[in-house]
Amino acid sequence: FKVTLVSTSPIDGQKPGTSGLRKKVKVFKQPNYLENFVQATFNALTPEKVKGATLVVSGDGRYYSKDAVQMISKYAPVTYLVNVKGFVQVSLAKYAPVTYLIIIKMAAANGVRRVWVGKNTLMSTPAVSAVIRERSGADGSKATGAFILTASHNPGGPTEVRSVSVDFGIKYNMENGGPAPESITDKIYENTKTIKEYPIAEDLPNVDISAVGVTSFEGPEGKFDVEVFDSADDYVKLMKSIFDFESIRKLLSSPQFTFCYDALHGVAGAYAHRIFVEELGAQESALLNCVPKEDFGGGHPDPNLTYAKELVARMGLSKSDTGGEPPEFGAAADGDADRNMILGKRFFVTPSDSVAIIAANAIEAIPYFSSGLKGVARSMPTSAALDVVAKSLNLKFFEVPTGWKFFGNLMDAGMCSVCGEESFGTGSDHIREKDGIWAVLAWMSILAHKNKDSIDGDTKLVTVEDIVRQHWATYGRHYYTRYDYENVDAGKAKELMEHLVKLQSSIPEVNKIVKGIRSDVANVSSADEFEYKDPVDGSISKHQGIRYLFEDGSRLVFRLSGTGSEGATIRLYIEQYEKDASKIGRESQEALSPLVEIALKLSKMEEFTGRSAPTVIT
Ligand code: VG1
Ligand code: CO
Repeated sequence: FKVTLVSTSPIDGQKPGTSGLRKKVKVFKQPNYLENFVQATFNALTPEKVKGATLVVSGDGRYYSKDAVQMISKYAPVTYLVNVKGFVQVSLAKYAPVTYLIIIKMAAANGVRRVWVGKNTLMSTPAVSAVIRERSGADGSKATGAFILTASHNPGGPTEVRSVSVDFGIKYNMENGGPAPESITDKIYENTKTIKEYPIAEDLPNVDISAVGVTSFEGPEGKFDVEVFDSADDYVKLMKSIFDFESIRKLLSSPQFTFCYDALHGVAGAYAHRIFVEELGAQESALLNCVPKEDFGGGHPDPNLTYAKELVARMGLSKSDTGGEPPEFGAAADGDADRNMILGKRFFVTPSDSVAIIAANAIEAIPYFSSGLKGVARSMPTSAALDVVAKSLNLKFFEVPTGWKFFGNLMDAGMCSVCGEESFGTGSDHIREKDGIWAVLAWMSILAHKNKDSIDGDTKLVTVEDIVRQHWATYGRHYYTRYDYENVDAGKAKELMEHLVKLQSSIPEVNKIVKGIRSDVANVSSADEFEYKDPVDGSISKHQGIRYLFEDGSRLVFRLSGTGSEGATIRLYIEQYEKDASKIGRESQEALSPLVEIALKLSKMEEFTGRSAPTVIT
């Protein structure tokens, strides 16, 4: 192939957010939009991470990863694939998707030695992280980075339906398998503001990405390989090295234990059949929406009580109950399979409780942790349920800003084993991303452990709900809820945040307002804007959310989202700690209603946003 230099000019707004660059599909379709960002990334890396390097390029398979326009001819033969359920599916995957193709052609032109692509371009975010860390090529090569093509839980597809934004996204992960740190993402952004040209190997032939194998090319600087492989192999191997699959298999074979997994048509579907059905013996009927689709079946691939409607109904948690007896255990994933929602029969486990419960049981229930936990960590807005476990087990504990990149440094330094976020993200130091399927296997391991004596007999099953209630009885309960106000006018959202910061200058004044709203809540003891100093590299991250901390441990946190593609999203996190065993069984919205009222009035939410209710409550 030949290398050509294409001249370009900077495009506004290419600043990576909480997790990469996420924009509407139509924004990404602008000429040079993707190319500029990719080159800005190459230019932000040290030369040895580009020249001669091995890079992973894959993602959740959302629309614009592929582009039918690239079809060579409508008479060209289609490829037949056998999908995860064993049905034959007609696919156009033979024609390399345009986004991948652009990145592959730019990688070749930048002197990259080889690119690893997931079969049919699919690779979950946790699988990418695992592949960077674990996989060796036939010649012993190791990957030093990855372009992950995903907008995660944001909807996808060619066109907006009922004015729901459809998004595309791209992020870069580093040699440790984790998201690029702020020092790199800042550099990428700076580069996007000055970019003048990028090299590309225009004439590089398409590679059949539906077939596993290596294709080699010769370029001006030598050889360039594209290797297509099935990342499920590497991922399954890693999961088997962490969990006791035999005991989970036994749990799943018990007639008392029933299970349902909803991939929301995201990339988790490419792993779910293999792991839950083939390896662990779950029924085929346990899988919902497990065929990855480029528009996620028109849904919102976000595993929460609002968007995972089918699963929620099956689990007996919605008004439109499906009728039959719900399964004992249910779980869902987001588009790129790094998030998880854990449900019991007619029971919701908050993600903040989930990570605390995993940490409390990891040593006994999960072989990978049998020699102990190095430490635990949570993001700032996540409830303090994990803090209580850390204290009681005498574990190192860290509170980091929102976004997975902050956990990686702690893990690389051997300071953290288990971590989580309130936003349905849970994970461990087996990789450097949150991991949706890992979380499900962690819960299955805990269930298997708690039921190990009774599984063959007639003793009543210890359920998800039993485990959570037992946890609350031991550690106390953190009532928790999050209100999201999506697509708010960006200027108004900023004003609301400024108003909250200004208020913080006088705590007595804040308390006067609070007491004027309700007299039955504790005093506010302090308030600040969260700032984080990384204990490993000393880097400082400012403006990470506004906190109001109450004397009884209650908290109100306000943040602006960094993953949206339209307007601003205000997130309000509300938390209250209850130690009294007689008061831990309340309905959480009811228990939190005094604090909710205070949060809404203190922030003048309706006044600033014009919204009388949030878009989503979790
Ligand atoms: C959200 C979540 C955050 C998570 C991030 C990426 O960010 O709140 O906890 O790490 O999404 O998750 P924000 O800035 O919108 O609040 V994913 O699964 O979308 O990569
Ligand atoms: Co995600």
